[in-house]
Amino acid sequence: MEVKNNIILALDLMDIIKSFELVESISKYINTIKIGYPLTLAEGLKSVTVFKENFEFNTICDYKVADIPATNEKIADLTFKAGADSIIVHGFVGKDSVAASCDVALEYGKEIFLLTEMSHPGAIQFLKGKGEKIAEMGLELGINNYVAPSTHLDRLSSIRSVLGKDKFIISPGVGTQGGNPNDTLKYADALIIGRSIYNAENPEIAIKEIIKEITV
Ligand code: NUP
Repeated sequence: MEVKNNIILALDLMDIIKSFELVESISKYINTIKIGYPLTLAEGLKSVTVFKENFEFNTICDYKVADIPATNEKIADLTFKAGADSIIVHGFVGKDSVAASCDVALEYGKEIFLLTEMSHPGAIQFLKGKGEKIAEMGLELGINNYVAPSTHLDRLSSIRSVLGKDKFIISPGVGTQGGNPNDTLKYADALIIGRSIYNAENPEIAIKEIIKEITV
């Protein structure tokens, strides 16, 4: 996957018109967007379709799929049907549940991103230390794409060591959550950034500044 300027926009606004305007204003700097629950629950799956139809973007749906296999299958099916190129799936639920999402992705010729560990402070409570095992499971399942946190660089780097250099890691937490773009890009292939861009007074200036800051 080629991510322009190494930045994936986390489109967590809850209004489709505002989201559309935001994306239009910075569309020349990005080619990948991530749509999650805030926008999808506010506006429905058309939020995925609208961007697919109007922009040449890669669309990642961040639905953190974490259910039994039969339910994961349904979620993945609806997501790909709406036009998503990939879907983020939680690893902690285990191999059968993750495999169910992988099978649906395969049917559509699409991909999954396996979420290993998370970026928020509470991630240390139950998830911390599980990322390597989840990454190993991902390798067994033949998964190429992963999510790992920019806010816990030791965890990110350890997960990278397990995955090796050829797997693709995207990393949330840069900016508002405290992660640094250059430190993160030592281990990750692309940054997921939301609030530092969409909450900025001028999102175009904000994204240009982040791009300027990236030296790796
Ligand atoms: O561990 C994770 N942390 C995280 O922030 C996994 C995620 N998918 N995210 C998502 O990344 C989060 O839901 C949000 O959409 C984005 C980060 O946004 P921001 O903190 O840059 O606003």
